This record gives sequence, C-alpha cells and structure tokens, in this order.
Amino acid sequence: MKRRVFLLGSAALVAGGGYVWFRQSSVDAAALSGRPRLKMPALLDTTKSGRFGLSTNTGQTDFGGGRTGTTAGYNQSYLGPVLKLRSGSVQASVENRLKMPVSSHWHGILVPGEVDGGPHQAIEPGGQWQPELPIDQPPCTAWYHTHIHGATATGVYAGLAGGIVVSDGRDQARGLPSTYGVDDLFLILQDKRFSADGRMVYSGDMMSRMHGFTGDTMLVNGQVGSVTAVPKSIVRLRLLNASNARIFRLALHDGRPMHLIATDGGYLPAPAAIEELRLSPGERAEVLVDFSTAETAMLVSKPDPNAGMGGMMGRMQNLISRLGSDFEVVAFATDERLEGKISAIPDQLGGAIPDLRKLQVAKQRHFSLDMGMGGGMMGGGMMGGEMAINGKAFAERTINLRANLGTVEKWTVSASMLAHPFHIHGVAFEVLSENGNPPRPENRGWKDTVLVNQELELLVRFNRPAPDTAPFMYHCHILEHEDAGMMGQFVVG
Ligand SMILES: [Cu+2]
Repeated sequence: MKRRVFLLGSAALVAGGGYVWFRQSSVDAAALSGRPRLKMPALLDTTKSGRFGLSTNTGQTDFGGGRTGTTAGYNQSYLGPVLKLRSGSVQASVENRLKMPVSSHWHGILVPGEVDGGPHQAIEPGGQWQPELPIDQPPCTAWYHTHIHGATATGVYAGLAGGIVVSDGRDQARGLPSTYGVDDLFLILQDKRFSADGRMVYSGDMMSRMHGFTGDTMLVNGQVGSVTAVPKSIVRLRLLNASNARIFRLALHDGRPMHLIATDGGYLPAPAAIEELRLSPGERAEVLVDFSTAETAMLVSKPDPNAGMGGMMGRMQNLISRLGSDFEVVAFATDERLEGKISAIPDQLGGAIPDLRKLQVAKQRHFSLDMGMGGGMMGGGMMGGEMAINGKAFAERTINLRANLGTVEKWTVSASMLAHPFHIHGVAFEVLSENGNPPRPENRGWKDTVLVNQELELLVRFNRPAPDTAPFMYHCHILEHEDAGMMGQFVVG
C-alpha cells in the first residue's frame, strides 16, 4: 500500500519543494548510484579492554555535496566514534584540546552523578577527565555529548556528540542483526543550515531561541546526500536524533513497516510494526527494516510538528525551509556483496517489561515547561525569551528537588505552545500516560527522553546516586531551550 502523503495546511504553499517527489512508490536506483556511500562512525569497541579515550578537536569538515564547516568533534573533526560498552567497570578518559570548556554527558547511560558528565563536570581547556563508569544496564543505544550550561546548543551543533552501543553479546541468540556497519547501522540524524557558499552557519536569532534552531539540510553521520548500502535482508537501524531542535516523524517512502525493537533504555518485549516513528531531540529508537523486497528505499520525515503548528513564527520558518514539507532523511540501496544474516523478524526480544505500577509511589510532582515571550507577555520575570520549569530558570547553585535512592516517583510533565522533549539524567522512566491515553509504541519500554506535547505522566525510578556537588539534570532537549534555562537539577541519596 502506498503511503499517504500527509501535508499540513501551510505546506501546500511550498509546492515546488520536495514533497511531490515522495509520492513515488519506488526510488530511482540510477539516481542513487551516483551518490557517495554513507560511512558509519568508527567503532571504538571497549568490550575487551574495558577502557576508551576521547579527545576534543576542532577542524574543517567536508560534509559532501559542496557543504563544509568549521566544526568540533571527539577524536576527529566532527562527531566522534561509536563507543561499544559492556557491563562492568569501564575506564574513560576525556581530554579537552579546545579553547572552551566542554563536558561529556553519557546520555542514556545510568551512572552516578559524579561521572554523569553534566554541567558540573566541565573539562577546562587543556584539562583531562578520567571517570570510571560502572556500566550496569540492559543492551541499548545511547549517546554522549557536551553539556556546558549556556553552550550546549553551539557545542553539539559544532559536532561534540557521538553514539554509544551497550551490548551483552547475545544479539545473535535473539535473532537480531548485529554486524556493525553491515546489517547493524548507526544513523545520527541532524539538520543544519548552510550559507549560499556552502558554509555551515548557526543563528541565535529570536526565532531560533523561541523554537530552537532548525536547519535546511539533512545530515546523517555528518554526511550530506549519501546513500546507505544495505544487504538484501533484515537490517537494524539505530536511530539517534542529535539535532538541536528538529522533531522527526520518520516513515519509509513506500509505507513498508518499521519493526520497533528498542526505545531509549533497550529492547521491548516483542517487535512492534509501525508506519511512523516520532523521534525528538535526544531520543533513540532501534527498528528492523526488511530490504529484501526492493533494491532501494528512502526514509523520509514529515514536517516538524513544532514548526508546522507552533503558530505564526513556525509557519514562516516552514516557508523558508527546504525541510518544511516531507523530506528525505536517508536513502538505502541494496548491495549484493553485503551479507545479511537475518531473514525474519523475531517474535520475541526478551526485553524486560517495566512494571513500576506495582511499586509504591513515594512522591508525586508536577513540572510545567514554561516559555517566556520576548515581549514579556508571560510576565513573572521571564522576559527576553527566557525558558523555565515551574517558573524558575536554571540556577547553577539551586538544587530544585531531592529524591530518595531506590524509590519511584510519579512525575506529571506539561507543556504548552510547543512540544518539548523532556530528558532526565541518571534515571529510567516508564510513560504511564500520554495526554490521557496509553503511550504510543515509541514511548513504551524504558525511556530517558520523551516528547511532551500536552501532558505526560511518568513513573521515574531513582537507582543511581547524585550528591549536592554533582546533581542530575532534568531539562528540555531542544538545546536552545535548555541553554536558556529550561532545566533543573536534583540530588538522589
Ligand atoms: Cu523546549
């Protein structure tokens, strides 16, 4: 069945843009054959050595397609290697060769506050940080990125981010594709803006501060206009949204299903066939796609719901953006030389079903994600586009709440005006309800980041400690909002 091309009202105004192209039920193989092949990030496998080293660098990056930029990365000029971690103690070393402070937050890795890599673990220029990471969690896809308050948006945009795979080495027994770079692919999705002469640009203008910065060009693993070679088999895509602000609504161009196998914290009990996957900044999802049925395929995205429905400014932004209507995220072409080992979607995955409902709720809390209007329309001290949670902008010396180690709390998180991806450090949570309904498939399982469009109820499990000197953060993962103060911090003890 052909996928319905779904257009927002305003998108009709950008006809002549790319969307008509995606009505095609097949992707032209000849058109893809001239493109450069997508490269996977280098894999830094720590499962034998139990250690890894990262160092921040800056450099000039050629993204392909005539696009270049002055960028930063870990161990390279843009982004960083994918770290493969196993359970047990892992010795990390992060060296900062940049002229500004950076950090390395292990987003989705459940470790104590002192080694979480948040704003309190800044690494000064020339400095080195050597945390020991006690890895103890189910297999999952996670990531790392700089997290300096006020400089996270520009740091991640420059390239200070990389992927993480937590593995228990048992994916073959699960019947899952597990050959990295062949049938187990890591795809880092980002959007960027480029000047007329192809240089990467960033803007902290009013619209970007309000809505978050969105780009006009798609990058996958730091590459523009590439094609991903896949075997004619079942392939696993580890999808990471490392954009500053863009929310993806992903689908295969021909309506073939994606089989969702894992969300942020790891495997679901069984695969769930879905047609659309919503992935907001900071979130990860693993899907299986069957590439045996056709030689080519295209992962596309519908417009960002924040840009399309976020009022007049979002609509204007849509009109000037080439990513305003349905757009290509990543193209695939089968390659006979690649050997895929998996030809069927497994029935079961063995992911533990979080059932926090059986546990006693120690405390109930409410969080309101607040946006100050530029003109001070909201009053209450949130002038000039300041962002806040429960009316309070982030303050480095304020502990906003205290939780007890080993307890479960019910957090109700609400948002108005825009949808905000809400991330909590150092915990895994279960989405209890989403706008009064059961959570959508991609919000099931263990989560650490979730898009809040109206009101979500979360059951949050606190089982990692964080002292007053190294509290955990909770914040909006639209990085411009986070930098502007939509963040709080908590201790667990
Ligand atoms: Cu936000």
